[in-house]
Amino acid sequence: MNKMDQKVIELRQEIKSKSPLIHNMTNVVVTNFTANGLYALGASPVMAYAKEEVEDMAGIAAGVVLNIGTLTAEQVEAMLLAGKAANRKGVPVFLDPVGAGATPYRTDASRRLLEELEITFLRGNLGEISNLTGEQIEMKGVDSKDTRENAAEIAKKAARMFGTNVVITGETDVVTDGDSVYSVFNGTPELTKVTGTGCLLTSVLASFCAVGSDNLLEAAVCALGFYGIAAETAAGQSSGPGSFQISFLDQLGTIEDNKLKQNFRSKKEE
Ligand code: ATP
Ligand code: TZP
Ligand code: MG
Ligand code: MG
Repeated sequence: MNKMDQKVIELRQEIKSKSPLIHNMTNVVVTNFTANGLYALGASPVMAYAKEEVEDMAGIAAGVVLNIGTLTAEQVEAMLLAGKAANRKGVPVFLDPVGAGATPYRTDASRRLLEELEITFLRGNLGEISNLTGEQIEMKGVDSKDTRENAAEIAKKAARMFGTNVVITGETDVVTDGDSVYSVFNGTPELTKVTGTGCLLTSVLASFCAVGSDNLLEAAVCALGFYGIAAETAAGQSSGPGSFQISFLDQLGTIEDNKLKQNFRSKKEE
């Protein structure tokens, strides 16, 4: 068994036993799916948005997820309050820049959050992260139209530019701190047929980092491998996006250790 095979099993078990509280400020499309996915995993979700309470909620959380999928000016201000409170208390903050590059407003809001907050992980698709680094990749709403195979270089550029760890997802996922790079090969195209799979992944990433804070890059690799294997298993048991979504939620809770062991596919790049 290699190191990651063992670690994913341990971290998954620790999420179940510690049930980390994840404060999500997310979009209206994925709220219910995100909460149910976190419950299935064994984490404890809470959604809170009011500027009157977000500092208190972020301060007691094990991770704060900021997701700009259906952002408003008021929400961005509340995210800044939550993020700053989390930073003061040492609570990790995760940014999902949904649709960055689709409109200037999304790009500007994402950059502002990256500039004013200490972000532990920036997680998006290749188009979103490329646009944040100034690459001008065409977006179709919240989906990336970019298919280039340079995700690792873009991820490293973003990590250095914003001083954060970065995950770029797609057929292959990459994880970097701007220096070391890991690739994770698990997943299934079914994940792209159901909305919110990227958003839920960012909250799952927060859960793995909450229990794996001694090595955040490895915690991220474990989160991505775990998520991809749960999805592969669900795809094998379903007949379309409806049954896939339900089966995937089930697998997030029930996938067996030996499936994780046998199917985990990741690599540290030289
Ligand atoms: P969207 O593009 O729908 O906005 P997102 O960009 O936020 O979603 P994705 O990049 O689709 O997020 O990643 C969500 C999950 O889907 C990740 O676990 C990723 O590994 C997986 N994934 C995405 N595309 C593929 C693919 N072609 N094959 C296998 N897995 C995939
Ligand atoms: N529109 C605004 S937010 C959103 C849509 C469709 C959900 C995006 O979810 P994901 O996880 O990035 O596919
Ligand atoms: Mg997707
Ligand atoms: Mg997304």
